[in-house]
Amino acid sequence: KSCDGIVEFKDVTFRYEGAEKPVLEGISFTAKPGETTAVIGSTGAGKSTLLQMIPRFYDVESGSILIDGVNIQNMKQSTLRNKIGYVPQKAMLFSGTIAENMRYGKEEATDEEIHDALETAQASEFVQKREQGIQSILEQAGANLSGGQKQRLSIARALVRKPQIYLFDDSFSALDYKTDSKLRYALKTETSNATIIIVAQRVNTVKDAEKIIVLNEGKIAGVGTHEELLNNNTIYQEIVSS
Ligand code: DGT
Repeated sequence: KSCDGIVEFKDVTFRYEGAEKPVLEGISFTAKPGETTAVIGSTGAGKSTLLQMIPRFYDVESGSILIDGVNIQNMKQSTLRNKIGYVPQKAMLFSGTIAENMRYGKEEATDEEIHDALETAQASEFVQKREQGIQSILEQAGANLSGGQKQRLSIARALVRKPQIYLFDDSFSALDYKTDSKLRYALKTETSNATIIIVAQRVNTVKDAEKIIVLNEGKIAGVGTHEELLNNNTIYQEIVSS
């Protein structure tokens, strides 16, 4: 099938323009549909960069990135963007209603689709508390929202589009552990066959993932489940105990 959403990195190296050292070096892994692949590592390890290579914000220096066996460099940009729901580290909300913000990327979304997405993103409750519900106005950049509320709206917006591949860049960092866990569980249930790639700094966010990749100074320092890495990966052990 051509529409599965298998993401494959093959020996990917990338360096920012003018930089002496590559920020990613020899990265190989596969992220599969129906699974969560998490990338954990300290600040500056290259996690955001790795994620941003998938929608081609940057192109590889060597190696390749494939989606369902096709090199993303040979894909039409619109085809690639349609497959991907990218949730950036900083939520990009604009002045307008919540509904308008949710329809950014899928203008024809129905109110029901918006409500479903908000539900999955654990955002229904605080949206419904507002008198106007999804018709409530967000101030510029969501100034009248908490960091965690912004993250949840940003996640809901991606859900409205129903992409095959979700990319979350530290999108759970402002949530308390319980909401973080609940949201990821709902996400998994509601998007059963999607490919989910999560970048995070804290263990709580990655521990349920089918595959955890430990990124250290631009290189893969280990791959496994939470239990496996706890047993055999010193860098992961350090992150857990820090
Ligand atoms: P985080 O977000 O603090 O958890 O860190 P990571 O792991 O997401 O790291 P990342 O990919 O943001 O940055 C990795 C390295 O690349 C770090 O040394 C900063 C550098 N870097 C990031 N963005 C740029 C850029 O636009 N230009 C240049 N020259 N370097 C960048």
